Amino acid sequence: MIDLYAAGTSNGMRARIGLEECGLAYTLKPVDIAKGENKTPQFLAMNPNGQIPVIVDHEGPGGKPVTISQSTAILIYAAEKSGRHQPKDASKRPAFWQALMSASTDVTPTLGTVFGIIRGKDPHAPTADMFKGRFRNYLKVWDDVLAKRKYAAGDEVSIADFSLYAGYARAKGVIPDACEGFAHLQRWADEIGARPAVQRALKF
Ligand SMILES: N[C@@H](CCC(=O)N[C@@H](CS)C(=O)NCC(=O)O)C(=O)O
Repeated sequence: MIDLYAAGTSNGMRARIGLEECGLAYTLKPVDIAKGENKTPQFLAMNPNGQIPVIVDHEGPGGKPVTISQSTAILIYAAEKSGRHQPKDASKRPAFWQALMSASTDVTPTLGTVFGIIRGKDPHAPTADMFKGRFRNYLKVWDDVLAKRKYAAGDEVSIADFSLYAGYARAKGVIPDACEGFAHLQRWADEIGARPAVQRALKF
């Protein structure tokens, strides 16, 4: 059994979608970031960064417990453990890695930066606009990709889709204006968002 420490943010959703989609049994341990539950000594012992998500798999590799932070590391762990949602064909893996990294290291951190600026006490509009523009540019590139491909990394759904979906869904909820005008991306998001495992994962 896996314990998932998370909240309903893009990073929390990413990890939970991975567990749900990979069919791994887990217990959700909600973490209230506003109350600082991610900064307690117990939490910091799991992730010294004091950030969700974290999983503890009590039956990790070799039957030993393992603790993992970083939402994309959790996605990869879930895919490896279950043997699901990453291409087995070596020729498809470079596009898969690229898609996964774009979703996890371009889209989501830029979104986090936008949130950090607009939620700050004295938001600096030009800086917010700059990062929003960067975010929209990533979405534009994804829109072009999804005009030609069914899924983020090709013709099969993968954890790259789950990573991208977590960021996109969160952006749609908080800064919908930044997500307007991308029909192919929206077609893809409608399909990913309708998956039962994804729907379960979003209910925090
Ligand atoms: N790179 C990390 C980022 C994790 C992260 O930024 N978590 C946020 C919520 S989305 C958090 O816990 N923020 C609270 C804090 O930093 O104090 C990941 O992918 O898991």
